[in-house]
Amino acid sequence: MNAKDYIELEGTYGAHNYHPLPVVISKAKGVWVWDVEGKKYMDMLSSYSAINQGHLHPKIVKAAVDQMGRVSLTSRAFSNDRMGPFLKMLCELAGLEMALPMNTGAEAVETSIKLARRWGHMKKGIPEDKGEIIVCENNFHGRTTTIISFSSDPDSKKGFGPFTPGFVTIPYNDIKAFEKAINKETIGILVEPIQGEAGINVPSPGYLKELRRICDQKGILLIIDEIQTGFARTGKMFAFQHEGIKPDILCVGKALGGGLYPVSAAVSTRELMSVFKPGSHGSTFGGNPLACAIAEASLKVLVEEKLDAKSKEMGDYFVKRIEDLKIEKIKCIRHKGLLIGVEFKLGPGETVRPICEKLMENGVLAKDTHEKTIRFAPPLVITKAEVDWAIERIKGVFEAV
Ligand code: IF1
Repeated sequence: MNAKDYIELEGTYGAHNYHPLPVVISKAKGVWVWDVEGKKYMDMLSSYSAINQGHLHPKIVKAAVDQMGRVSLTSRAFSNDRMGPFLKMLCELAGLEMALPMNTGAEAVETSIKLARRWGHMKKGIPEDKGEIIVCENNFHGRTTTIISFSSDPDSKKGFGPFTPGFVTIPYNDIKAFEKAINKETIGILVEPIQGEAGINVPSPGYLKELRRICDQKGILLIIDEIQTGFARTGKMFAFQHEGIKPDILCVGKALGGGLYPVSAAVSTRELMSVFKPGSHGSTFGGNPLACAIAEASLKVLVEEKLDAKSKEMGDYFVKRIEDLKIEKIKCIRHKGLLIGVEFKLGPGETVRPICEKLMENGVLAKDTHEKTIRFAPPLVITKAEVDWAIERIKGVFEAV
């Protein structure tokens, strides 16, 4: 079978809920992937930042293989010897106290919403049918029915109602709107430190700090979704650390599993987590020993290889190289570390999709986000020479736009 055959087969038996670039990947290593014909590409998406440590990092693979020789799944009906050490490391890195392990990012967000709501009800006395969580326009927090209920993207919501109530939407990066939206039924705010799907939307410096100050003043929760920005992607272990604050609840996922396995968690304080009692929440696979072994190894790689510092250094270098190309058609570049959005000046209805297709033909895999912006988010293990390799190919494509 060739690439065309695989694409056809996938299209026949797989739901068409994506519009992938026409490349069929069958092998990967570090920042590189190969298609079924053996052509090599640089992965500049990292599965939406789930592969910060690089494809098949040997230490993470070893941890997985070792654990698969022992025990993979116990369910939470029993304890296992891998969960405690992993959660301890996660909590210490986040500067928080207790975590609840799940699998996908959306489940971490759902867990955080349940945690916040129960806290509002039990500790603040907000009636159960009244609590409000503030969210931001153009948010992306996942695909469950509750989470899409507060999405502002018609593509992800249309036809999926009825929706879950209890959410209030305000503009992103708008402190005044936040203050105005708070009332006696407000539980807290759920926010991304940088909006990924909205086109790498970086808020003004001090935004999170201001949110923290107001949450403290009003006695409400700051819930930060670092599923995409976390684990060194923006140049710090977590993006909230750029502003020297801490959330009350932190949602993590993606790179927590090192690209090998879905691992997510809601991380919080002992006081908040105490609202969960046996039976109030759970998951068959959440906290399984294989997931925990992989996640612990994934965290160790980030720390040992100082991928936070590398992300900052390579991110700044990559952006400088793009700026130096002096491309007429580039409107602006938004970035923090290796989370980079390059926005183009295009006509109405025009998108960057054809540019991404050209990049693909030239061996660089990157994905459009929000029509006019290309996201570059390579694995954080990328070297200077590899950035140069990419720039050489990007240059020709961008100049032809
Ligand atoms: C898709 C986007 C990225 C996330 C944040 C929670 C989740 C995500 C901040 C849910 C997931 C993914 C999912 C993937 C595309 C992708 C994405 F373009 F849609 F917005 F990364 F930028 N919070 N993001 O970014 O995590 O349940 O998927 O594990 O759904 O198509 P999940």
